[in-house]
Amino acid sequence: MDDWFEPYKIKAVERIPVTTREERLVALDAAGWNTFLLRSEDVTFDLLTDSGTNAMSDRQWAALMIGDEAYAGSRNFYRLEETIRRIYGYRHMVPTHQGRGAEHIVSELLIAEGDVVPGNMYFTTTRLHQELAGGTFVDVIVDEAHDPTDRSPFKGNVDLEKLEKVLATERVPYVSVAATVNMAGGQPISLENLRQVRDLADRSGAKVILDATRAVENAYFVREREPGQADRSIEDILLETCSYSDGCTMSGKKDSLVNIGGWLCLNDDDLAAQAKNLCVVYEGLHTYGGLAGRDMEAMAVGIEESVDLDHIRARVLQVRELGERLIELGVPIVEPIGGHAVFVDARRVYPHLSQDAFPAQRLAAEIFLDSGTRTMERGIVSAGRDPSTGEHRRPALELVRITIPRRVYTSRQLAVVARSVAAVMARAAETGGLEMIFEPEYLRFFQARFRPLM
Ligand code: P70
Repeated sequence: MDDWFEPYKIKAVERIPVTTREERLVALDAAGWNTFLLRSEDVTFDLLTDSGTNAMSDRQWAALMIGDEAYAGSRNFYRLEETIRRIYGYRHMVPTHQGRGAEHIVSELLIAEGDVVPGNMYFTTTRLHQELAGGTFVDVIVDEAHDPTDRSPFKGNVDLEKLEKVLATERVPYVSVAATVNMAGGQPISLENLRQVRDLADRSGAKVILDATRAVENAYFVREREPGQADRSIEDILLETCSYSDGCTMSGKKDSLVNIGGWLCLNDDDLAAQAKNLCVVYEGLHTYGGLAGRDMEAMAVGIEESVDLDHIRARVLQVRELGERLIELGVPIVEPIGGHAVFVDARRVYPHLSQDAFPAQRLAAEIFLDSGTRTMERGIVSAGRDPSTGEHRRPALELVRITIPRRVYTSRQLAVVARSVAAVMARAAETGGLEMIFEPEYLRFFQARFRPLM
């Protein structure tokens, strides 16, 4: 059978709220027009993120019951360690409460004041931890990644010339590579490109640290698009992906199909020992890292389920189906369609709004008003301010991310969402921007508040 379908049946359901436009307006006002500040009980389709919002399988729920809640040496830790070694291929694993816990430890461990960390586009938490450790992030992604209309198959690739230049002129502890690249629209990086990044890093003595948060999705794209990869298993491709790096940070809340958890991997024995030591300071003992034993067990099962081809195919193709529906309805989105989300190009929806009027923030608010669908701004608000000048950073991409949790929503629900976005777009000309009335210091997009200008 060529057609894709969800390789599971549904055993438990959760009622979702159905609201009126008037109720949604009250909720949006109370939330300062920021979808992060909405209460989930006011949200009908929660497409804010695919992070921690996955549906666990019956096997994962069963795994919770065999949690070994020992402070030290929980059996679930050893099971998780064995699973990660086998499926991701690294020598050492340190559990963390989620991805940014791993980013914190690896940044503090490897970055010294004045260092430069090149990477294939920034991610908010990753870059912040690099900066807090004294480093400066430099974007070395290919130019195509900044163009939402460019249809190249691997828009997550590193521009090797840009990387070479940074390596030649700066002190670089490691190259920070993500697979897939979230802020570029969930775009993949090819094995060929990773191999070349590894070569360049080796020549200048820099390490390579992989953000493996959505590396299983990346492996699916490699299998689909990279010459010679179509007959390989996802597991095989994933192992090869990781083999080009010295370690990885991971948010298990995505690929690994759990609601909480993450980890850090390192191949070097000494560095791993130091990372375990920092884990004790910030996360908890190195055999639980801020997680309950049951969380580690559910994550171990989730990792095994995540590399199943039927699962990952249905995951990526459900996202693509939503994207294709939006294209048919004339909504401008980032192409090719990425692995975890469809990104709507707010610049093209609201060509009359300047970036200072926060067009993507407004678009996310309008989509919520129309159908109770919660999405996320990924534009100038997310980019924050330059720490040295204090000015807004102005990203080329001004996007709204419609993110799909794994195994949660049906295609019919997503069809309703697509029609809602099209309805919002039909009213674009009458829609104004927003004014920011409260701005927190760190990761402002989470807590900033706005007022509509029209
Ligand atoms: C999202 C989430 C988390 C994430 C990621 C990549 C490629 C690391 C992390 C951190 C949650 C999020 C985070 C910041 C702003 C908005 C949303 N991404 N690397 O929704 O992992 O959240 O477990 O600490 O995508 O994309 P964690």
